[in-house]
Amino acid sequence: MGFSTDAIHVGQEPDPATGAIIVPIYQTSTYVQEELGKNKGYEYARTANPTRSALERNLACLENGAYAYAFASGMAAINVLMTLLKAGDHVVASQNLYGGSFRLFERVLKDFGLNFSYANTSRLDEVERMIQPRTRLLYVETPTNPVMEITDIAAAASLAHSRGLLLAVDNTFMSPYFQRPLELGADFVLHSTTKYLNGHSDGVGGVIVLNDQAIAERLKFLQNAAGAILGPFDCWLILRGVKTLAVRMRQHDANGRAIAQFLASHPKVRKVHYPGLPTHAQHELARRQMKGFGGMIAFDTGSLENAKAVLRSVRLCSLAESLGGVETLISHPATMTHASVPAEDRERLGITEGLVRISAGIEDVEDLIADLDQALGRISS
Ligand code: P1T
Repeated sequence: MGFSTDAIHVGQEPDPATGAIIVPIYQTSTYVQEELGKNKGYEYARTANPTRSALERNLACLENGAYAYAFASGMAAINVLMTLLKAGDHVVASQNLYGGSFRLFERVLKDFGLNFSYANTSRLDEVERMIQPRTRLLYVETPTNPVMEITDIAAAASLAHSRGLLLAVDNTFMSPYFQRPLELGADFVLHSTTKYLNGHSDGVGGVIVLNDQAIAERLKFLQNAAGAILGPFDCWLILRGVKTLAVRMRQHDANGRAIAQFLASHPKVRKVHYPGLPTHAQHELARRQMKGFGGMIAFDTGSLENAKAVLRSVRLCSLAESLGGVETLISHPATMTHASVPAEDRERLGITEGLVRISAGIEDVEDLIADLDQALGRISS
């Protein structure tokens, strides 16, 4: 079936008890057993919940994977992925990651004996040079948050597999509508479902999707053993959000392209990071690998002063962390999402003090452009 048909139907058969067309929110912690050792497939809600099972079946299908596991947040999903590894293991990760992922690696997991190196993963020769005897995982965000660097997923998978590594791709920025990493050879795809999958800025969550049965069994074990599961109401919100993922993503993409073009031609804007612009260093790869360019744009205003002027002046765009909701959000990566990245690394990665990030929503794009135009007009220099 097509993407939208799957999004609306997979995992969501009418409720067998009542015929309800929408999967109920099974707000329960436990399930009554008929007798010792006899139950209806559910024993305790950390281990399994029917609303969560429906979501996991749905998201596995949309990413064209066999198994999905939902977690309490994107960070909880990434954390569980890393607990597949053992002390002494080494990970090569994209040098530009969501600041929270970098913080988890550097300030939590290092203390448990995992080692991390950071490469420009759009340059696979750089990745290859960092592989060590104990390297187990290549961890890639593509496009990266916030400077929108693209990694060639198929080439990264070939390199990883030729060296005995697994490849994980954080697909949060594209959603499965625009990019399906498992089809390109990745072993794991991760999402902060908080973003496009939920789509309405009203719930935090995460998911891991994969094909390998043995690793899936271990992940299911870890989901239950470590316990950072997604609650039934949040699962239900994502199921509801995903039904409109395709139409929302088409509009995010259309608005993203129009805003990026507007910014690229604006005299107060120094640089625009958007894979849909022909000036983007990996524009051709983006066209090949993704079915759209999405709604995430970063642009450089030249200074902290200028960024502040824009962020202070916007009226329709909301100054907030997060992304992927129907409303347009605008943020300052250096002091918000990427504050935990050391200042010298930020500068080197292009996360300058003047960088502003936009998550284009699905409002009327003329209104968004008019808002940005008047805000950019407040820059004095
Ligand atoms: O916020 P949470 O659901 O825990 O997801 C973390 C996460 C993981 N991966 C990527 C690519 C992300 O962008 C995020 C969260 N990002 C933001 C909150 C943000 O504003 O960029």
